[in-house]
Amino acid sequence: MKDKIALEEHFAIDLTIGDSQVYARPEVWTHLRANLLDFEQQRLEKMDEWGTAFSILSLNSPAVQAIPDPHRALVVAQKANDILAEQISRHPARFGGFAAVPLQDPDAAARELERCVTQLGFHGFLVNGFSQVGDERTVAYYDAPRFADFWQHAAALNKPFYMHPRDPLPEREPIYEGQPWLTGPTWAFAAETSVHALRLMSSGLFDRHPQLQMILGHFGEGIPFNVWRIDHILRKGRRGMPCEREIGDYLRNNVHITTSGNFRTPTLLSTLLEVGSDRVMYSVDYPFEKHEDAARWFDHCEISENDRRKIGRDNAVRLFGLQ
Ligand code: GRE
Ligand code: ZN
Repeated sequence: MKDKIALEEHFAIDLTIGDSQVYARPEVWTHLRANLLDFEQQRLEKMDEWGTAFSILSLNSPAVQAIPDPHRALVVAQKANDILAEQISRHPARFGGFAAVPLQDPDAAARELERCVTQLGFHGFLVNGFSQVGDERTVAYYDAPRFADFWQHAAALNKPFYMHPRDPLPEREPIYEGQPWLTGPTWAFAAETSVHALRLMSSGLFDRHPQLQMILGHFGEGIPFNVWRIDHILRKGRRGMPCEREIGDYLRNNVHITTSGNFRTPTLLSTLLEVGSDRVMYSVDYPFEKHEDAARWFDHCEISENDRRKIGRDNAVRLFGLQ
């Protein structure tokens, strides 16, 4: 398929590039580093070669979320957003943008998001999981009451947000001790991100903002595979859960799911059976993943050509109001 749209495609700037080194073996770091910092060379070549017409770009993980000082977080977010805006203005038909948001200060985050959407033409925001706030050990998840006004502002802009993984803090997750191979994209990313997404859904966020749309990568971080059981258990006892509807209702009305980094037909079919073909969208997770692997799989996997068009392009055109 030639004119795909991809949504979980990352870049780094000088101030954030160091965050990604732990995820690369030394012999591939030079290459990953160059690809994260590049916009116009390999990135566009790979998009051309493997049929991605348009990529919505976002800052690498965890970047702004791992900067405890609120002012510093704001400065880095603004710099990254300005660099992204400059690249978009050079290639408006190829690149879109998700804003980096300094949620250490929810008011500043709301203002920066508004600047990115109304002045820079960004398509929403991408947040790399929880934010460290004030000091490295203090974490904030966005169902907390102090984010209520931020969500009000975000919902009013009428753009989706992407809930992207980051690793949990080692001191808070002793279960990974001694087995670092289970952290990062192997498993810890999905475990961390799925719980955060479930926190947002069960907090009633989407009752307060029924139009708000959350995007989850990696085929929904495991939630579609488990959503029947989640609601089956909660039907037997809600244990104080404040939201008005079932988790599956939010999954089918307020969540979009991408194929990023998870190029597997049985997983795609299972997700389609849970949420239908209007809420699944193609993504690569470049440069942590290869366009080649994503496209070789997606372009020929056994789904209807109608669904391939929707997933590869049309659902994103509709969700983001693209031309
Ligand atoms: C990602 O952004 O999805 C990612 C990382 C680091 C390693 C692997 C990966 O940020 O997919
Ligand atoms: Zn990613």
